[in-house]
Amino acid sequence: MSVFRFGQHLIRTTQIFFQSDLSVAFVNIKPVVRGHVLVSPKRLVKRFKDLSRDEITDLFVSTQIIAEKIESAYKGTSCTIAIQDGPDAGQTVNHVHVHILPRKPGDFEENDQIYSELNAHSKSVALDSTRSDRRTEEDMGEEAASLAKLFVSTK
Ligand code: AMW
Repeated sequence: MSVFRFGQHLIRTTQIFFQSDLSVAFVNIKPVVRGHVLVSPKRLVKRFKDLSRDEITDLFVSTQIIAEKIESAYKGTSCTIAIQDGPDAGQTVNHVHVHILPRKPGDFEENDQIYSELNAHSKSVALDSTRSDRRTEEDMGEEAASLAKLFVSTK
């Protein structure tokens, strides 16, 4: 895969750390917590209801494999796994994606605060055209390269 078209965005290969037959995982340009990554179907599908059964299976098996590795790589004790499916659920990128966020005890004052943070951060990424608080390609490339070592490629 050269570049991955993620809705309106282009994801460079250097951001990608995992690929299966039908899914791809990449590091986040503006993570809510360290290790916040995204898993998407390769096909540009806007809503969860539009995925085929094969894509759902591949997406969730990939999510399970990745979440386990990410939790341990970032020394988490749990994971928040979330899909914002549709604009009124906070989806800002028109391409299905699963958020994986490693969690630690006391990482937020209120446990479910992560959902408001997730919602606020997605909106700010969508609105911020200056890219001022986004990560550099180099920074994302380093994280993806180190995560890629955790996975035996199936693709
Ligand atoms: W959604 O609000 O659609 O549930 O989440 C969109 C996610 O995509 C956010 O976590 C946001 O930081 C991330 N994102 C947006 N553009 C890029 C990009 N170019 N590279 C990596 N992640 C991105």
